[in-house]
Amino acid sequence: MSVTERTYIMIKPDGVQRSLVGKIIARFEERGYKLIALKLVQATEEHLEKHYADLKGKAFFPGLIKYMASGPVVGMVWEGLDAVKTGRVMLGATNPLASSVGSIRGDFCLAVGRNICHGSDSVENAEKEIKLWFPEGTVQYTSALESWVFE
Ligand code: RTP
Repeated sequence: MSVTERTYIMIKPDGVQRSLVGKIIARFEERGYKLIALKLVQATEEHLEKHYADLKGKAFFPGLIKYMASGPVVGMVWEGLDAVKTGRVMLGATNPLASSVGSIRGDFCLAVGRNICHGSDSVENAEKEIKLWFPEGTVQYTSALESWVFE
């Protein structure tokens, strides 16, 4: 069975600075998701404003853009069963204080404005975010996951 749902997961500057990149990648690998794309990038404010266009007008928007541009981020595309919804569950609630222990935010952070990771909130937004962060496209390959993780 081939499962092609994809999500865009991003490790924010605090996650990179706190050396949590390997731990966050490991969670997606261990769960059985397939890595489709990965890059470390210093995003411009202009690019981040496109990514967070839906939030323009919110009081926290300027601070969010400044935080997101304060250092490099790791952008990733993960593919697999229910990747968008389950990816968000794996990240935990937006406010880490409301995140379940066992989720990434629930285990590694405390403040909503320093919540270390981002995950697409719908399949439609995942497609848009993947195009925005990976305009060059993604690599095609077959992995053992296809026969060992899915029925
Ligand atoms: P993300 O897009 O980063 O995955 O977060 P999300 O969908 O869970 O939450 P969203 O409402 O889209 O907010 C985007 C990011 O803005 C910051 N935020 N700060 N100070 C505040 O009240 C506040 N609220 C949101 C967080 O970094 C949140 O992840």
